[in-house]
Amino acid sequence: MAKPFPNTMDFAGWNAPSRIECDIYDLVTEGTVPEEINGSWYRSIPDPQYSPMLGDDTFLSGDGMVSLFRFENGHVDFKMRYIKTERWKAERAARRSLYGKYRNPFTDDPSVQGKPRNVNNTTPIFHAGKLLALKEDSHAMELDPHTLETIGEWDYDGKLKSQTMTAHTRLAPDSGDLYFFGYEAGGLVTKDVAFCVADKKGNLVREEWFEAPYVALMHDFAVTREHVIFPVFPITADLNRMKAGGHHWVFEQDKESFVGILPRDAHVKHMRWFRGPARSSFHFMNAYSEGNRVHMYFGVSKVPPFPFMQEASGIHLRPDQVRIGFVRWTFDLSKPGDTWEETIIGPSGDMPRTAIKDQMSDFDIGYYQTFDPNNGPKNGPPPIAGPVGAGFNTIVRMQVKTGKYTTLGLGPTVTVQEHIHIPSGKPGHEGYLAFVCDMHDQQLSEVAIVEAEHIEKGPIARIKVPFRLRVQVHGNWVPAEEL
Ligand code: V55
Ligand code: FE
Repeated sequence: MAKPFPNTMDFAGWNAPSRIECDIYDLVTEGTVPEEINGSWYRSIPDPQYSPMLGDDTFLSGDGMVSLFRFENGHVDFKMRYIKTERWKAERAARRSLYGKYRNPFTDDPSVQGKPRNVNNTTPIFHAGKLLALKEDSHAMELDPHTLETIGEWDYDGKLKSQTMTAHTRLAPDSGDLYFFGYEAGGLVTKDVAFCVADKKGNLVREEWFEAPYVALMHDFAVTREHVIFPVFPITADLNRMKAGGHHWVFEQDKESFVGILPRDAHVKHMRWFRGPARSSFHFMNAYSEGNRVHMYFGVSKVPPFPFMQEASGIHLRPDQVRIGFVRWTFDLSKPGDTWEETIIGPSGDMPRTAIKDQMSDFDIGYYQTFDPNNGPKNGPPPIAGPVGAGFNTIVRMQVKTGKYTTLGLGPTVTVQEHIHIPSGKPGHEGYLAFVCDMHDQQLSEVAIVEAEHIEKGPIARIKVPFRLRVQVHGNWVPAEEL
């Protein structure tokens, strides 16, 4: 028998593993899905096959599952498949978990010591004709974009020297080049960071290594038309702690944050480092260069939001003591200093997105998510969904230049998963946002489609899913003409 999962935040309630591989033809839909929405929405979901070997673990460790909503002529088909990694196959054969703590190979069962432990559970991207499932501790896994069957590891034909590839790549809208990086590039607990570019045909055309100021969990980065931005926040690693069976990552509140800024076409030795107080952010909305000034927009907090990381770091703060806000950081390269200017623009949040066409250049409109207590239950705690605990319940459309924003909440018992942006072919149309709604009172999911410019008007279509969809980490939209 498969052992029951623990009754903890990461494995119970909405976060209970689903382990469902399935196909559904023509999902029932209320309202109208615009016919111009034609393409594939891929979602990456950690979905552990077996109960954790050591009793408990984090959501972030789960085996990679990928789901697909295929939109065509106003109809939507659904598919969900596990990524068949070596780890998934070994655990399936053993009918139990064999791998120990989150990203700590020293805690694994002897039968899998030294074997690949990748789960590829974070982001699906489509580049140069390949669907890749990414996680920052390993190489990509390639999947068939139509069937979701696993093809195998993708390392740019053996060219990628970095042992890792971030789950947060940046696509240059003009050239189609894919910018990415890998940290712990030289192996566990190394300061090596590889900065990489793959051209639109998928050839690795650049890989340059540099050292971060310290070993850190570098989840995302940002790219402008002229610069590359590498934030380093003090979620740090220690090899002895790992060997003793401890956590890979601990947040050090007394350490400085660093931000490296590199002219985009210059060698990494030209990186200039800025420094400031300990901060945490996992996702950057966008960045652009304005002459010698580089602007980056994102939600920032004082410590990481994940309870398991706070616990490992001895951090005991209330959510309101953790958040700072949605901010702009400006780096002035014409001045000698090494600090940045911070401007608070809006309420705190995460899961920032823009239209792809707006990436890397001066922009005004972005979308992110926040927790608004006014949209939550009047009595009792907010619903739990995803790795942070309380799920976001509000979508924000932010005009970053003025700080003006509109919001959408879908009721006190509904949390929202990360939205994707779907461009429109109509001139002057801002496109659409699509996101999964977690209907906690029914234990069912539905996809909401909203007009991006008018999110406050609510869904124009609701696509019904006849069961509970676990929380995606990230998703991406691929127009049909690219598939
Ligand atoms: C994140 C997610 C991860 C991970 C590290 O959202 C950071 C942040 C889904 O896995 O391993
Ligand atoms: Fe992420």
